[in-house]
Amino acid sequence: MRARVLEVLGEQAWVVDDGGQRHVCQFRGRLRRAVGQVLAGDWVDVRPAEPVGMIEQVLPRHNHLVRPPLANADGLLAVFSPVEPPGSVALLDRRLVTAELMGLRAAIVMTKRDLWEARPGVWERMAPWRALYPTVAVSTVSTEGVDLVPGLLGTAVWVMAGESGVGKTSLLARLLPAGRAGAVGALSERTGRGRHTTRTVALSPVGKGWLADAPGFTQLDLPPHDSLELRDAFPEWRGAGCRYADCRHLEEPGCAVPDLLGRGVVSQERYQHYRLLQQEPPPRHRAWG
Ligand SMILES: Nc1nc2c(ncn2[C@@H]2O[C@H](COP(=O)(O)OP(=O)(O)OP(=O)(O)O)[C@@H](O)[C@H]2O)c(=O)[nH]1
Ligand SMILES: [Mg+2]
Ligand SMILES: [Zn+2]
Repeated sequence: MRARVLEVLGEQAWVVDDGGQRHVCQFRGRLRRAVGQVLAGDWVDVRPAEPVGMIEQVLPRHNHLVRPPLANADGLLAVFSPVEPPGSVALLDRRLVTAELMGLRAAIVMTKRDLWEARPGVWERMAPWRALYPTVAVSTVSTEGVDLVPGLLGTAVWVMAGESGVGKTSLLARLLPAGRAGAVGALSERTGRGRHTTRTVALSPVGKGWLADAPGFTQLDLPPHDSLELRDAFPEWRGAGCRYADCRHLEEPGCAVPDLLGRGVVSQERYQHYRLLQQEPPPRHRAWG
């Protein structure tokens, strides 16, 4: 039977089958030996049994994140708080570029709407990002905008990414039906380990899709890439029509990007972030696989 892994905890995992039924499973022989053989998000072959089934094998992955450990993500939900504390748009761009380099869809959630809704300019300031990526504004206090998130996710598997304290966990709690918040974490109770001492990643059902919370990482390495792949991670100048096909938009003759900047089609801020990313040495740690 085919199933998707929702959470791995020690030597057991919660999986959900195509009919939506959840099962606790153990791992077959060699899968048990190496940590990280089975990840949340994996598709697996399961032999169902009561009370504990058996994961026979892991099906091929289409991608694999190292931090958080998650397989087969479709999208990255960049969670950004404009206030208290104000988020960094440079870090936001790093996350969006990471999504582009990995072939993930990307969308933006602006959090703490109750704190900035009445302030002029906050929503407007994000216009360059809103033009490129689907964006919703939410408050987990008033719950405004939270109902837009399931539609944003569709039927895909998304991982949240954003600095510590932006409101990722609060948002997920608002998205889960009352009483369901602990449904996945129930495995921890079963194995006798405290939920707060574990550092696992879990897929939670949101609408027709899936959403994974993740701890905020301040330092975020980009996936391996070359300079043209980095150039193409900025959708705003795809097909810009520069003289040379390998133009990196770094002052080459016949580059079309200065004109796009001059006309405000490309944001100065995003372009500056792009230039800084092009100057960065290659990543030292593999955060994304
Ligand atoms: N006013 C307001 N506060 C919020 C909102 N969402 C979250 N907060 C507060 O922001 C703080 C951090 O929220 P968390 O959900 O824990 O943030 P996180 O992104 O999960 O942080 P890490 O797990 O450390 O990465 C908490 O004190 C929340 O109460 C919101 O919509 N409005
Ligand atoms: Mg959190
Ligand atoms: Zn160019």
